[in-house]
Amino acid sequence: CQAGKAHRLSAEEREQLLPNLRAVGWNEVEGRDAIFKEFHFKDFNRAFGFMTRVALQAEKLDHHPEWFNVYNKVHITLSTHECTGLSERDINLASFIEQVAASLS
Ligand code: H2B
Repeated sequence: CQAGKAHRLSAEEREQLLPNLRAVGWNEVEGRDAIFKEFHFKDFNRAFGFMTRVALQAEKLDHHPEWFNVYNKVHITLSTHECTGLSERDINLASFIEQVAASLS
């Protein structure tokens, strides 16, 4: 991949990394090399607090989620545009997102 020089995940990296993400609720998107998870919070305040923390980190990493929020639900898709697929950046952001979610529940 070009620009920020992300690396598309190799088959070996996928075998190693994706089962760990699957175990905490991330699934591969059909027809696209991306991962997806739905988060549910107690209320909008928690959901938006979560999004705020993720947004600040995303900006710092220059790697941003595709996401949808309604009330207490946040749907997140991660992919690396310059790779048209998954890179280590998606794995890193997913693991940060997991830490934030754990700290809020
Ligand atoms: N976010 C995501 N999820 N994937 C990218 O490839 C990406 C991004 N690229 N945020 C960044 C911004 C790029 O467009 C800028 C120019 O660095």
